[in-house]
Amino acid sequence: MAINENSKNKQLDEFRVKDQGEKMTTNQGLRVSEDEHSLKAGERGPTLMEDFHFREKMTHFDHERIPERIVHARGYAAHGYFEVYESMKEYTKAGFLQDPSKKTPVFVRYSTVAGSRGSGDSVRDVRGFSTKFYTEEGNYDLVGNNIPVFFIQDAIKFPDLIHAVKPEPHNEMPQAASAHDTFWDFVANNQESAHMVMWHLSDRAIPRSYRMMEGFGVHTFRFVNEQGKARFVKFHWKPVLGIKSLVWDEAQKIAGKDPDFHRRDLWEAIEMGDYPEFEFGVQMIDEEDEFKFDFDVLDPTKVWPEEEVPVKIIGKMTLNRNVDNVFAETEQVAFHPGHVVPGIDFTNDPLLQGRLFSYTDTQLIRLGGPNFHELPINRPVCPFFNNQRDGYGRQTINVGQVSYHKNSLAQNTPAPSTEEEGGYVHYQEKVEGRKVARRSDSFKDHFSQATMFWNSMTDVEKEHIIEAFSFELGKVKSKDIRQQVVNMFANVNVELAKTVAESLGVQAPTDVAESTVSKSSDALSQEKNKIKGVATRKIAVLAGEGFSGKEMEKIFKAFEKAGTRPEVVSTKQGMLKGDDGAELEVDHTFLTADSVLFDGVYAAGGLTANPKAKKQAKAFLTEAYEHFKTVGATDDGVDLIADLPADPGVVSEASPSNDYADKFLTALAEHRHWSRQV
Ligand code: HDD
Repeated sequence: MAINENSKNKQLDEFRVKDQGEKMTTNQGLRVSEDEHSLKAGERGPTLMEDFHFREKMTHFDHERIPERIVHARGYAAHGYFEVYESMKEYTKAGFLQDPSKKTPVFVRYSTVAGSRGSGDSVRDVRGFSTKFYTEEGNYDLVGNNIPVFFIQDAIKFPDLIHAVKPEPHNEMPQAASAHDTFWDFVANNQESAHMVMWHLSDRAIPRSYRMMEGFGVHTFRFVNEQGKARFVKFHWKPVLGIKSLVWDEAQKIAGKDPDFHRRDLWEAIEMGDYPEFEFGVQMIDEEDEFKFDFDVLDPTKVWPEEEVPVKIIGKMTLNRNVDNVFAETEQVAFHPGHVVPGIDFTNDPLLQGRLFSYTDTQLIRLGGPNFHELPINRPVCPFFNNQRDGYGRQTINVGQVSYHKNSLAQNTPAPSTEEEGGYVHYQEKVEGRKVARRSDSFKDHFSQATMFWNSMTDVEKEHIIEAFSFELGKVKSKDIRQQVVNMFANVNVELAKTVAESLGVQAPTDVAESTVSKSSDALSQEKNKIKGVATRKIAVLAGEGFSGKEMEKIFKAFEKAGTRPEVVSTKQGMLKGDDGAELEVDHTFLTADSVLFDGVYAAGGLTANPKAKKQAKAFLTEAYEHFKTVGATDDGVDLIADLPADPGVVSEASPSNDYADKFLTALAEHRHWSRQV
């Protein structure tokens, strides 16, 4: 059957209900005559049980909540499509990776891990990056994160990891944060977490936008081609806008100013037609080369350095449609790393193996029974038939007498398919061994890649990691745990451990030898791979009455032409009048907007005459400067940034030159100006 980019949308349309303009009814379809007063025995009397409308309305309301996800509870999603650039036939028989003219619908959910459903978006955390491909051969789910490695090597430790990072059970604090005793106690006692902790304390854990972070399948999977030849494979998503992060002070403030920062960013980008795009890449290792590396390819705490195993870019995903209803789609979507298609298979990575159990199990409690695949968002767009029946909420009406296999009454249908007909046949990996509850020795090097990560960072990135350690451990009350963690990270880098020890007031580690790992990988550093660009970035344009109309028109137009999203901030809502009578609509006031919500700030004139406005605008610009952002000013706006030290990110011109906007945009394209970091 042929599937195109609209197939899922078309399928969802059968379930969409538009009730605007309609008469209200009960769930039984009976028209309702009264929805404000319950039925009573006398105007001041008790409510009567027979008021079925009241009972139905109240009962439904009482049952509206379902358990939030045990992890990744806070998330946001969008629809889109995926296209492959070239046929991957040589490597995999997966149908959606064969034909560049084909578009496969996708649904992508981004998330934080630790926080509850109502927590803030900008917290320090790993971000989930789950993609459901609705393919002709069934749903394929790539349930990944924005960090390519994981905290643990064996799924049996997952409940321990999550118990440690979630709010502490005796007082349920802190929310959506790893900066507390139990998390760091876990780290110190489970040293396999070292590599992931380095990523978690890097800028990766405070992304600027879901649209500006990488995604990784993390595990090693298998590609299998038509000839049955298999290769190990790791999956990557690379954001077309580049990888961009917030700074920590800003991230914490955003959590208060706009806890919905990332979901708003995604929603607005799609509404405005700035469709997020991610290129899809694969790293492949031939099975014969399994043991040629200085890491075990099955170990999920290891990356495959891109310099050793290049990422082949094979396709692109575009997100172009917001959901209609967050509960129905984003909340009820059920991902599972075990949802695969022919041509994609598993490996013996012990973390992956455990995940294959956990995801269906969690949906059973979360979505209330075994029929969650029938929820509109979870339905494959290809037909599906089997002998499973009944259960809570079953919607399909399976017609006929037969619900078992094998049978003769229905000519032995639904019948399994041969491999040639598209039947999924598990890769016939040869396995032998004794039953042992142990881990392979090849999984025991916990520090080499953590050191490689550290070696690969720029000085600015290293500084951010040191600050993150100092913040996180600074929130840990137990001195003993602080000390244990510092000692542990001396195995990664002694200088790092010493610097953190000093800031924490604990002993610098003494008897640890400097790591002998000198390897680095530029691909791990987001600064070294910076993509400069201004498209979709938000600029706050600060203006007041009497701004220069002529300049404003020119500069505003240039900002828009470059693809940025300028928004006007002033002292009051409504229209501002320029010196030439030009009108400008205000989007936000200093009360409703904040410097931390923008990528750059430009002060046009009109705000210096009023002392309160001047103070507010100055604070707005100064904070942007302190967060390393581009700030600029023209006309009397230059007074507002006169105290800021000059650098390439301060674009100040009292009488703006013709190319003022270009200069501002060039500075904005840098994202942040790290020369300010002391
Ligand atoms: Fe998981 C959800 C990603 C290890 C058990 N996981 C979940 C989600 C993402 C990941 C993105 C949210 C899905 C959504 O948006 O609905 N998980 C990962 C990655 C892992 C990982 C990249 C390591 C490489 N997870 C992992 C392990 C286990 C789980 C080892 C348990 C054995 N994960 C779950 C879960 C969740 C989940 C409890 C909660 C909600 C859900 O599944 O649907 O089953």
